[in-house]
Amino acid sequence: MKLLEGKRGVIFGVANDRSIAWAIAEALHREGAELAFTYAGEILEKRVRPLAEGIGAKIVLPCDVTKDEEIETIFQTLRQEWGGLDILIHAIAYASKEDLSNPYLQTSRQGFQLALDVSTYSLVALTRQAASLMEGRKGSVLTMTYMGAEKVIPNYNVMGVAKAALEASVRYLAHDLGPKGIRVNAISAGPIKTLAAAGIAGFKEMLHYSSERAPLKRNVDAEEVARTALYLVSDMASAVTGEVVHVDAGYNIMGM
Ligand code: NAD
Ligand code: 0WE
Repeated sequence: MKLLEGKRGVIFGVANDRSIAWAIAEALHREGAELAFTYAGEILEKRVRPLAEGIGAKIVLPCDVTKDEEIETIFQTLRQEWGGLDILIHAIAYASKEDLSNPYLQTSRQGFQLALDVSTYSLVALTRQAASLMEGRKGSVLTMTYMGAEKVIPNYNVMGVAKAALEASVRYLAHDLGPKGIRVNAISAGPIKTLAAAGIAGFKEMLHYSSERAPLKRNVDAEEVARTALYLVSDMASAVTGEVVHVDAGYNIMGM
């Protein structure tokens, strides 16, 4: 018996086949889940639609998470088509390029608001909508975070602050939704070369640095993140909520 037979999930954050969200989608599909996908704008539709349809997805819709109307449309459609929901995957982050290279000290009000709107508030907005579709279904919400929330990673800057607020949001949402049997968790992944990482100066050097220092002496891949995601959204993790699980080859435990 597959782990997610009869379960329905919606995935936010696929940009291409290297996206962590896509690896998670493949793992959930393999275990029998029926999935819906959203994409952020027309350019990404060309990438996301073929991937989604390739695993039998019937619902593939645009959603810029800074737009309340677009979020509403997604969940209205899921209510009409499915009548309920079991799984929400949130794998979205954005900060302006200059805010990931200038000193954090220079972050503008606008840059701060953009990063926290897209990367943090979106989890609250999506989870509120999802929860109303999860009534009586032991739902599960999963988001993606990074160690830059806990410790200073040079240049991660406002994204680190957004991820710190995201991790705190996981705990507050877990508290709000626990009584309804809905679980909320995060995976803190080690660095992986995705589209979001491709734009970062010196990313290759970061991969080398972390692989040398991590206890497992290597980096992680999206498939390894996806297997932990599968565990967290499945009944295997029925008593796990409000948690941040590190999938980073052990990097975060090191002090020297
Ligand atoms: P990715 O570029 O494949 O995914 C990021 C996604 O965010 C894209 O699909 C993009 O369309 C989406 N997005 C950005 N702005 C949006 C908006 N306004 N509305 C809707 N969607 C929007 O990169 P990824 O590495 O797979 O990132 C997924 C998540 O994993 C992010 O939260 C990221 O912070 C986190 N993460 C990544 C790494 C890494 O090293 N790659 C490590 C730890 C955590
Ligand atoms: O969360 C992330 C990256 C998220 C991200 C990436 C970009 C690149 C392009 C958010 N916004 C943007 N905006 C852009 O214009 N990661 C965990 C990957 C990452 O990003 C870093 C890292 C790591 C690791 C930035 C600086 C230092 C380390």
